[in-house]
Amino acid sequence: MSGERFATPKAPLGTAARGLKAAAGGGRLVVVSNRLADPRKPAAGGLAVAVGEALATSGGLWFGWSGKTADDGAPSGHLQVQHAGKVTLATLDLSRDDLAAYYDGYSNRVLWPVFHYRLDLAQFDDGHFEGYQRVNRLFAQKLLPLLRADDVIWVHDYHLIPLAAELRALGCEQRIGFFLHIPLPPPLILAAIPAHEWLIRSLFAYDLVGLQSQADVAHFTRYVQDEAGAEDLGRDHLRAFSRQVCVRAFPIGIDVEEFSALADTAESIDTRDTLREQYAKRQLLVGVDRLDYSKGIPQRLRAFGRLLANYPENRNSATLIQVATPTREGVGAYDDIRTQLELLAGRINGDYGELDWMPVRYIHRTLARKRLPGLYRAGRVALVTPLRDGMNLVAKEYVAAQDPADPGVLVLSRFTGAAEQLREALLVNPYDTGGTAEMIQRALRMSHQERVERHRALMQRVREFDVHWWRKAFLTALAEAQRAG
Ligand code: GDG
Repeated sequence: MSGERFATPKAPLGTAARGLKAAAGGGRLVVVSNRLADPRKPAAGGLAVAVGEALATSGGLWFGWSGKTADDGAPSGHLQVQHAGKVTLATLDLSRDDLAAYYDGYSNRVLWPVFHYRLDLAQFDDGHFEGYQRVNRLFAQKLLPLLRADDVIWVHDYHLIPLAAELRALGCEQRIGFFLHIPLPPPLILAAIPAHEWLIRSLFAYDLVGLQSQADVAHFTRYVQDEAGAEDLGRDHLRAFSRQVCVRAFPIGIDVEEFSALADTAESIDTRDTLREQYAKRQLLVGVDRLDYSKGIPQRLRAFGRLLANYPENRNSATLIQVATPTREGVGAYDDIRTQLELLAGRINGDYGELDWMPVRYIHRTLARKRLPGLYRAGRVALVTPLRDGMNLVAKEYVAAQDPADPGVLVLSRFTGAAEQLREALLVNPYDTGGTAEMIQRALRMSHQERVERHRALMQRVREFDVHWWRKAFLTALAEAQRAG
């Protein structure tokens, strides 16, 4: 591949340097992500809360894109530093061209579709790769002067895969961990990306690579063994490309306490009561997703239509509220899916609707976060049916929002990371319209006792593997990861 570039540390890590930095848990935490949330603002969302809390505990730095483009024609790189209590927020503006190539281009038109197994939607030939490399290099150049010797760096997600390699090229020796929020596909899908080897080699500049599921870890391991002859060093460590890395699954969770507190807000209670009153004689099903082709929303609507066709007792009763939050508008594949959904919802409503009943209520807007637990609580059944998903936090939020004495039923795609943990959900193959319709029917008819038992088991898992567990497990593993001498 032309222009390929892999950065290795300028000098091997000496024993003294290793010793100095071994106490990774004790150092300042530096989080790097494409976007960041102001931890002072309430209800920023689960991940922002978790990261914000970790930063606030030890004091820390959060570094990322500002969300702003530089003034017309101006280059990327204007850095803004703000302080929010013990947390420093450092953000970079990007030029329009850099943003188009790095974010809209390579991240969202190559990495996102391929990592979700959608080779048909990937656009490899638009010259976005150079922009992705350029912005990652700029992030490294701007971050390096802000770092301290005992910092522990935690990089998030597919936008920033080569960041550690760029930092190492500049001499950075601190511990660096990476967490991928999206799935890691099987080797032969990954290999469709022209720069696949460069990408995976870049991951070996980290000390720890965290993935969402065991399936993802298996894919990664097979890739590096098949393509790079990786050696298994035991205890989740692999050696390839003259470096070693620890690779492990850290299934992300939600902040159960924060979510319970949200459920007690007036907005949440009002949402639940209003819906219960409106649908007193009907069965409510809910779906909440970003409007993304990975979420399987059209397949879900088709399965719901099949339910009404095959099980007529649900007509004039079962009602699906589907919230599809706008996202990445202007990207062709996203505009297509929006049109597809409008058609499908319209067709089902046209075929089965009555004067006083519409089977599908499709909402293409963002709901206030405080209303979500109320919506989940009002839903007798949740449909979480992505075609592929790293984890899926909606599934966990739905479980956490239920009344344990009278819980709803989770219908969950087997292709989510969450399905590895939430075995007591009703697992479905979203490509199988008839099978999914049958499972929805089973959910709607499930006995009280079975609902309670399944929910108890699910809730235990959601509580045990919450977002605090995730953060601590990752940072402990990062502190303990063995480094090449
Ligand atoms: C990525 C990975 C992984 C949704 N609609 C509204 C709204 N939401 C909130 C949900 C939930 C979050 O957005 C969505 O999280 P997911 O996990 O379901 O999916 P992605 O956005 O694709 O997240 C995924 C995750 O990263 C974490 O690692 O699980 O696999 O793709 O919290 O509640 N929030 C509000 N209004 C909405 O209308 N306020």
